[in-house]
Amino acid sequence: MSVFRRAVWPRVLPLLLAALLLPPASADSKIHIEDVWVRSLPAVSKVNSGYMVIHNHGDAGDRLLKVRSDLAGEVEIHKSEEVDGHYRMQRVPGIPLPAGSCTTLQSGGYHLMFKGMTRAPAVGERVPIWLTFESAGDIRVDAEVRPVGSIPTASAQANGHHHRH
Ligand SMILES: [Cu+2]
Repeated sequence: MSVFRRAVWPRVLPLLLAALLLPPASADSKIHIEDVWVRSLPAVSKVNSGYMVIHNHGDAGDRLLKVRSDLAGEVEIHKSEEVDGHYRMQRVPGIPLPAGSCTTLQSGGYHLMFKGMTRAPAVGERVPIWLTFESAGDIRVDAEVRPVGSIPTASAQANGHHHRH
């Protein structure tokens, strides 16, 4: 035992500590995503939208390029813009994520559009979504399914902006 201790622990301990201190899986990425959600829309609805907050803690810009989910045949990236007092929504090729930025996907701005919904997600369910970034690669997030009437609130982010990571 004492031989084991002397011989092995000095070598194993630093590795154990390193493993404990290492952040979880997707963490070598500078991209952090939180507050991901969709609405629990009935099956008759063929479209749904998705919201989240994307932080880029890196020193370089990145870009969200592609999104997919089993929930829909296709997930498009959209942007709503006010044009002559009217909100117009259009598909965009991606979302630029400047270095050190925090981007909120919400109504009236960037958001995800699920097209060809395969089923009605239930409130409380967590729906996996895969995001493809230009630099960070693929990152999986779980969207929380909220009641139909849920409204994206930018205020929660703007006022209580917190970095939990
Ligand atoms: Cu849209």
